[in-house]
Amino acid sequence: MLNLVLFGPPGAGKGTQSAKLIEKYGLIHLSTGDLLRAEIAAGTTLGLEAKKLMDQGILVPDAVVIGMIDNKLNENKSAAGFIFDGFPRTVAQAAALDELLTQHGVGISQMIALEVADEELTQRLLERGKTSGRPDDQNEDLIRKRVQEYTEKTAPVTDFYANQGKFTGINGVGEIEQIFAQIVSIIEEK
Ligand code: B4P
Repeated sequence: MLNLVLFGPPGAGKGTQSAKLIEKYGLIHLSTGDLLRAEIAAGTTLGLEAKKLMDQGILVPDAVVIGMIDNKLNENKSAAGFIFDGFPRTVAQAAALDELLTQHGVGISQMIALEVADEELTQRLLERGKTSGRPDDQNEDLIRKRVQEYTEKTAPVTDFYANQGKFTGINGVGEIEQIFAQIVSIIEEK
């Protein structure tokens, strides 16, 4: 079973590369950002609470996203594997994911981190904001807040996987196809 964590700051290309990996390997895509936006669109209590935080560029509480992932793992017990996109975003989420996967008798195969400088992230997200309709992509201060949240709360997750010998960092700047080819070669190597 192939279980990948695709990691990186907001706008690093996680969603973009996930779509290509799903096509190639037939994995189930678990994007906590997408799951939260679906809750918002459905007008659930969870979605309304999450929206208040997401609109400020702040992370949603760990228990909320861990609960969503738990549900999805239970719904997809016969999957060939999963791509975790935008999750885990804190060390507590990483530890919870390990526990959940252990309950299913599996574990994370590899964590691949896309490395992109802050300036490039801001440009990409502002560009996406012109068409995405995402409120968190349309304001430079908000993007800065998201990157700050990443630096403070999410970046330490790399040590969690490095300590397990599962961390690989790659340059996330360049042609989308070239970055994809690098990810595929890491997967095939492992
Ligand atoms: P997410 O939806 O995960 O948003 P994101 O970090 O912006 O990543 P995304 O995958 O969408 O962008 P991508 O890099 O592919 O999270 C949104 C919010 O939800 C968070 O701020 C938080 O509040 C909340 N949340 C989500 N998960 C959470 C969790 N686990 N815990 C707590 N809170 C959580 O792409 C960006 C752009 O770059 C695209 O337009 C793309 O076309 C472009 N791009 C990609 N690759 C490129 C390349 N190589 N060159 C040029 N452009 C490229």
